[in-house]
Amino acid sequence: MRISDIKIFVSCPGRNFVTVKIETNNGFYGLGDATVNGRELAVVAYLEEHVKHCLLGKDAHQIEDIWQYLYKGAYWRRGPITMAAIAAIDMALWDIKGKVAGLPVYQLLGGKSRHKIKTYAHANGETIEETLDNLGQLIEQGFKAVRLQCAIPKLKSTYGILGDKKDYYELQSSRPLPPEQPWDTTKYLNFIPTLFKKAREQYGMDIELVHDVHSRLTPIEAAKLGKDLEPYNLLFLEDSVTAENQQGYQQVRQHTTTPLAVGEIFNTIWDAKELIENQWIDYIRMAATHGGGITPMKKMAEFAAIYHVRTAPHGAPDLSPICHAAHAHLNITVNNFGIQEFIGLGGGKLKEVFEHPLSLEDGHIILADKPGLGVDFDEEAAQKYKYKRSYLPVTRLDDGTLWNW
Ligand code: KDG
Ligand code: MG
Repeated sequence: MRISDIKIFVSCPGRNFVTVKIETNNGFYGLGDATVNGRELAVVAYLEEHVKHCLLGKDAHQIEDIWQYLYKGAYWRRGPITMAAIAAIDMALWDIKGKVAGLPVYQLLGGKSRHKIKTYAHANGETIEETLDNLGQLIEQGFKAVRLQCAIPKLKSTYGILGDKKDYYELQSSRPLPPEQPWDTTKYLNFIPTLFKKAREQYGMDIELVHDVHSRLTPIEAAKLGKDLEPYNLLFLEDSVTAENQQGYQQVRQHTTTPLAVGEIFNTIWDAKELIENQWIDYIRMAATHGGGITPMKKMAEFAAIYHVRTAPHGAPDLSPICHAAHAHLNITVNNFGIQEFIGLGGGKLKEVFEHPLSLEDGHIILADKPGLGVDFDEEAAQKYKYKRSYLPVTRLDDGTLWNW
């Protein structure tokens, strides 16, 4: 079974997505997600100019060898653009293998370890009251775990809180540049424990709670926040510190029993090696699209299991339904799965372009049994929604200093 064509699509059914379709000479095709939010076209060029031509004619069954060929063979290892390109090829090849076998990908990965996938949803708000109203609604809908993010009082805007701008693209001007957002660590550290105190007062201790710091703190500040949040028993505190220097997490760990999660921008197992083997974290959040695909995600989960670290894959809306499906297949099979971030199943334009095998029941994802990844992609519908240049925001302190994202 030979790779006969590789097509790369960029479309914007609500968000920009880069989709890879591999076709074989015996009539099969597979799909992969190569989306890197804000840098989409760099991955397209990498795939078109440097990957596609190397793979035409290769045996589509040789997933491991093709992965190593693209990773080691390029000489230039790692990095988000390279790894997203490799990821999309890897997902598409697993999709093909499943279709050829007539089996869902999770069966090829070892079969089911569980029959449903626990998720955490997002409750955001401009005020504590609004955030907690949203939390209440999610509890009513059946979610067992929820991430709480709230605008910081006296800061003009807070990342992730869209306010009355409900469309992501409304934040971007007519000549899109990264929107600028303010940051103030003191205001943040003084405020966040109150959010969680009130959440516990209003809803008790049963609901599991998560908070995302978006890497804005230094290790000692993160340690303080972790300690301050201990009475409110978080499931985990996410991205409390940037992780290029993995040792930063050692300091946080030494001071707090609040569980720690990190990894959504990691690209390889090397980004998490010290974090995992030193047991400085509790959850590894790498995404299949940004971490090189299904092949390395399975290896990483097995490595993490040795050190009591569980998986909690990134589930933001800038990952396409192909990546969410890849996560579902991994989540259902790996023994040390922890929880899946969940932002909805997607309707409207997204549904027009992607058909996926996921449904939601009582706060859990249910994965339908379909051969391969179980996702389909409508090329014609995708062409209707043209790519829109857009950027993630940058963060600055009051005096203009550029801050961690
Ligand atoms: O592209 C950036 C988003 O994926 C990120 O802001 C989402 O932090 C995020 C999360 O935890 O989902
Ligand atoms: Mg995050």
